This record gives sequence, structure tokens and C-alpha cells, in this order.
Amino acid sequence: MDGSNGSTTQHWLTLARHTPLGILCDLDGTLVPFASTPEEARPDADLIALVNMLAKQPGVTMSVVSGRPKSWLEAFFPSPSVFLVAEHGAARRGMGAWENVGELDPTPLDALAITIEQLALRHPGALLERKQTTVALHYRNVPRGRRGELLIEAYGIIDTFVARNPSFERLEGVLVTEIRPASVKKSSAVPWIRDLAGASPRLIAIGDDVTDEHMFRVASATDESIVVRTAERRRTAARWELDDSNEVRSVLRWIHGVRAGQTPLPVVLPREVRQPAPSSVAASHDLLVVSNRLPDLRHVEGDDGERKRSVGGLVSALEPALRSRGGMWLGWSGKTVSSSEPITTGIAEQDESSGVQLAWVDYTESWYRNYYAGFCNGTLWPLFHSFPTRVEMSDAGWSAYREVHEAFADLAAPHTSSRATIWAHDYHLLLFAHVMRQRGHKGPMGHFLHIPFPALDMFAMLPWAAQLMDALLDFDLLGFHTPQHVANFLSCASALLPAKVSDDVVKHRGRETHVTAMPIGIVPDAFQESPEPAVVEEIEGMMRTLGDARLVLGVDRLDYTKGIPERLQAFGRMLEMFPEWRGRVSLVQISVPSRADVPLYAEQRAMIESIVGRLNGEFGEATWVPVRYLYRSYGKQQLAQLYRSAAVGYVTPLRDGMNLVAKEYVAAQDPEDPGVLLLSQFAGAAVEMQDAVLTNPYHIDGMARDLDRALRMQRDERKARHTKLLATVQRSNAVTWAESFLDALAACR
Ligand code: ADQ
Repeated sequence: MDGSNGSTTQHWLTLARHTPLGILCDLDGTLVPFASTPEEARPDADLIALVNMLAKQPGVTMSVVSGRPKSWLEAFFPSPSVFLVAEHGAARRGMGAWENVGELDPTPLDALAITIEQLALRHPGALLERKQTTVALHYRNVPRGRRGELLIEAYGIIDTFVARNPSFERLEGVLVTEIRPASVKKSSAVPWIRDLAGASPRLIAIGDDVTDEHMFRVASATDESIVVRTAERRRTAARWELDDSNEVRSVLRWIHGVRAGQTPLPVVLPREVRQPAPSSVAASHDLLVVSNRLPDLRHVEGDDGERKRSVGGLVSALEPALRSRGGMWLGWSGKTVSSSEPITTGIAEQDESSGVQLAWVDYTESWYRNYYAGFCNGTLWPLFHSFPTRVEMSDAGWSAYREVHEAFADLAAPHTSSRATIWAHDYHLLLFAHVMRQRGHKGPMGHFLHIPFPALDMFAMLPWAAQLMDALLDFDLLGFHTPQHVANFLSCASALLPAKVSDDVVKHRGRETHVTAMPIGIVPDAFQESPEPAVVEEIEGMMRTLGDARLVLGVDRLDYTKGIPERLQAFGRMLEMFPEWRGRVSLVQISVPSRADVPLYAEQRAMIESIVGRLNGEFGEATWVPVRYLYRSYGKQQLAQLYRSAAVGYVTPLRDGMNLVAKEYVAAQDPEDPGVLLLSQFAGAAVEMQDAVLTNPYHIDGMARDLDRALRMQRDERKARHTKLLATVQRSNAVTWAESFLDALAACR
């Protein structure tokens, strides 16, 4: 009786003997093991006989509750005594006749199925399955390393579809992603079987998939639910668990034997799930991502009632890895609580659509002030961007920095196995490996710095430089955007610590830390899709206000590192130096509000507005506005359309870790008539994007001349430069970046 104790056996004997007994059993992964293709996963004669035997047993209502189409189920279970639920509950066969559940219009799926089929053709191993009310993309046979690319593309298509057709949803199964009517769930089978079974029934629901969780959740206290554990252990609403379809079959055979009056010895009985203790749930995560802000992975209702989904580059890059490893993402909730209130932390239910669990910490007001606005954005941000005069330092900031790391680690440690892989992001979390090692974490830990790492003369200004450096060496892998950032880090390590430093490894306190340059990329497809007509209309409307003037475009978070005042001044200087451009070119500067409550940022905004006013006053004419300044955020489609409309992408930060706008601008261009990227030589992106027109944003006259050169460039040269730039953007994209980082981290051990 393999691990079953007496009371468990008694429990299952009572249940097996109960009349009436209703059984709801999923097929794939539960009764039938997975195969390479859905076609190959067929019920065998033994299984069919077992299901039929149970269905004919007095007092038993036997049902197969599957995502498969009606015709498939009927082919294997023709006997009307077996109740069938097809397509996750969209249709069901009771007493021999099929009925549809709910009113559904599956027509929108036709076009989606064609697009997904084309996608599957481009990705060897991917397979489209079309059913009456759902479309499924199977990726079991796609090589592991290629799944990320496929999923990024697939999610782009599916999420756009779902946004336009909110009655459908994307649901993740085991190595399959399915688009299905949101209102139809397997849970509807539970009350149906309860009614069919007779008075006071007890039910057993068995399944392996997230769609089966819907059945488990509506099971009543007298029912039992059994989850069949797959490699990807997730949080489950089931009370019992079994390992595989063989165990499910043997339990069903045992129930049949018990009811038939035999006393068969069970080979195996369901074991109680080690749940719902949160620690055991989260301990199953083998990848933890930690960043200051949490991504919005869930479908949320937007202000306009539309379903929206975050498509941020970091989220797109990491989601496939997190999903395939059952990962958790920990960060700040974005909420600040007053210091008298207790600090709240939490773990969200695993999001069905992404398979990723989110855990969060709220900040106290004092943490917000001293950690977030203080040490992170008032000390580290300006220091690491080499703006020493803007650096503010206080002991309170450093102490809050350590406190917040402790709070993150307190939440992470009990919910992560001590061997899990941890990936921390950015300057907010430089101490994370150190606080986790103190809590006994043994697994690989990596850090990626999204901003520059400064030279020694800057870094050494920090009173806690040596402590920070020492703590960083508790990571196994440190990733930076450029070789220069790596070189800066290594020279700081060798100057500040008694560490042994080589080209790519630092040895310190008996540990080895690998250091590497790994430039981040974007998801180029997101900027290449044809936009919706409403978006085209909106941007064309804006372009009409420019008249015949060509567009020079700046897009940034409003931050002093982005060099917006210098950029505006250089534009004005160009109008002075080359008056022939007056009336023929306009600068549109779009700044997304950022850290607006920090005084420095408010000052920056006021300065920009005053320069814009001065330039328009000085050069403007009745029919031409030289500079348009928009202080707002735009959606990805709008941005892509703006990038496409711009003759020059004017990307001139004074200092930037990478700068994704440069890459997005290139991805969005029409290859036959591309615009020119005018890029600061101080952006990390300049290392890979040498075919841009590189400029020095501190030299206003020079930048004015470079802008003139970009505007005059002939189509042949523009095309030649763009071809090379696009190849770079496509080759080193967000997904390859995340995969390379995780591979390098695994290789450190
Ligand atoms: P950021 O400083 O935020 O990132 P950047 O890389 O340019 O800078 O990314 C900005 C993102 O915001 C882009 O994806 C852009 O499309 C978007 N954005 C900007 N203005 C917008 C607007 N008005 N509306 C909507 N979206 C807008 C930090 C580092 C960078 C590094 C990234 C990634 O400072 O150097 O490239 O992380 O590592």
C-alpha cells in the first residue's frame, strides 16, 4: 500500500463504496500519458474497457471530462453509459445525446487559427490543433531552447486577439497554450454530474492540467479531487495527488474491485497533497526573479474596459523562462503604507494565463523616502550615471537600503528552495545575494545591472563602496550591458577589495564570481506589426499638424540622464547654422512622466518646457511649429507608428546603460525607406550600433551638424546602415538575452 496509512485506506474504502458515486476524469495526462503529438495520445483497449466497466457498474456515474473535440471522444467511448464532456465543457453528452453549453460564437477563431498555423510552420515541432470552440498551439516537440522565441511570438498574436475578443482567453496547459471561450470551464461538469448521479452523491474529480483546477475548485467538502503531478509542479486546489496515468488507472481499477465486492489490495492510493502551506507551495519554485517593480502579468481591466496586458521588454524576455520553470517574481507592489501600519507582504495565486506566481512587499513611507527616492534614485542612479554633483548621500539612505533587502529576503527565503536559481535586477538589489546567502541560500544567484557601472573615481565616492562590492561578490554571475561597464567593475573590485581579479572572474572569500557583458535586446516583432487603423489615424492626425515638415523624434522617460535639454538646444542650433531647415523639419519630443515627485525631476521638466517655449518663440512661424513637446505615455503600437514616421530617431542620452528606444526605432523602420538613428556615443547601445550616426551630446554645435547630416542622408546610405542595425537588433533580442543569462548562470556551477 505504498505509503498509505490505515486511515487513508479507510477513507478511500468508504468513498469507493459510496452510492451514488460520480467520477469526473480528465483524459490527456490523466488517463492517457502524453505523447509527441495529440494524435498519438490515444486511449488503449485496456483503458476503454476500464472506463466502460466503471460506467456500467451500479451506482456509478462515469464521465470523461476533456479538452478534446466531441468526435475524438465519441470514437473511443461510443457507449452512452459513459458521460462525455468535450472542449473543456463547451459540449457534453449525457444519455447518448450531445448538447452545447452556453451560447458561443467561435467565428473569430477562424482567422486566428490561420495565423497560428503559419506561426507553427515557421517553428519546427510546433503544432496547431483546431477544435470547434478552441485553438491550441502544442509545443512539446519544439526543442527546449527554441520554445522562448515561439512563445514570445505566439503571445503577441494571442494577446492582441484576446484584447480584441474579450470573450476568449489564453490558457496554459502542459506544453500547450490554448485560446478558448472565457466563460466555458470544466467546472460546469461538476454540478452536471452531481445532478445525473442521484441523491446525495459523492464525487471524485481527477486531472493534471490547469483546466482541471476549475473542477477541483468547485468540488464540495464531501467530494475528492486528485491532481496528477506533472514535471511542472504548481499550486493546486486538489486535496490528493498521484504520480501518473498508471496510478490513476490502478486507483480506478481498485474502486471497481471494491464495489464489485472483492477486497483487492491497492497497489497505490492517492496521497495527500503537501498543501496549502505556503512554504511548501513556493518551495517548488526553482527560479526566482527579483526586481524593484513587479510586472503586471495578469489580464486587467483597463480604464476603457479593454483587457490589457503588460508587454514590457523585461516581462516578455523573462516570462517564458519563468513559465517553463514554474517561477516566482518578487518585487515592490507599488504601494506605500504609512509607518504606523504593518508592512504587508503577499503572494498572489499563480496566474493561470502566465503560470508565474507574484510575491510582493509594500514599502513604508520611510522606505519610499530613504530607500527608493533616497539611496536608489538619489545616490546610486546619479553616481552610476556619472553625475557626481547630483548625488545625495545619507546614513539613513544606506540603512534603509539594507533594511529593504532584508524585507525582500525575508519574503523570498521561506518560499524558495535553497537550491533555486535566483536572478536579481538592477541597482535596487545589489545586496540581494548577500542577504540570501546569510539565510543559507545555496543555489546559483545572478544579477543584471540595467544602468552603467561607473569608473573607480566615481564609485569610490560612495562611503559604502567596499561593502557594496563585497556583497556583490556573493552573486555567481554579474551581467552588464557593455565591456566598458565590466572593465569598470573589475577595476573597482581590484582596488577596493583583497580580491583576485582576472578578465571575467573575481575570486574573493573562497568564492568565484563570473562577470560578463550581455547587452539586453527588445522584442523586435512588437514594433513591426501593422498597427490597428485607429492607431494609424491617431498618429497621422499628429503628423498632419506638422504640415510638410519632416519629423525628428525624441522618446524618453523624463530623466536628466537622457539629455533632453541638450537635444533641444542642438535642434535650435541647427536651425541657426542651417536656416534652410526652417519650416522643413519639426522636433517632436515625447517624455513619459517619471519620478515626478522628486524635486530634481520636476526642475528638469520645467527647464525643458522653458527651452521649448524659447525655441518656438524664436523660430516659430504661423504655419510651422519647430518643437512639439508631449509629456505623456504612449502604447507600443502608437510608438511604433511614430518611430516609422520619423526621418530621424534622435536618441542622445548623456549616459545610458543601454537605451531600448534606439533599438525600437530601428525595428520599426520601413526597410525600403528607413529613417536615420542619431545616437549618443554614451549610450550602451552605441557599442553594438556603430552603423548609427554617433554623436556627442555634450557638444551642441557638433550635435547640430550631426543632425543636419542625418537629415541629408541619401536613401542608399540609409538602407545600408539600417540593414546592419536591424540584423543586430534581431540577433540579440530580449529572449536570447534572458536565455543566455540563465545558461551562463547555470554554467557558473
Ligand atoms: P530606461 O532608463 O527606462 O531603462 P530605455 O532603455 O530607453 O530606458 O527604455 C525606456 C522604455 O520606455 C522603452 O521601451 C520605451 O519604449 C518606453 N518609453 C519611453 N518613453 C515612452 C512614452 N512616452 N510612452 C511609452 N513608452 C515610452 C533602463 C536603463 C536603460 C536600459 C533599460 C533596459 O536606464 O539604459 O536600456 O533599463 O536594461
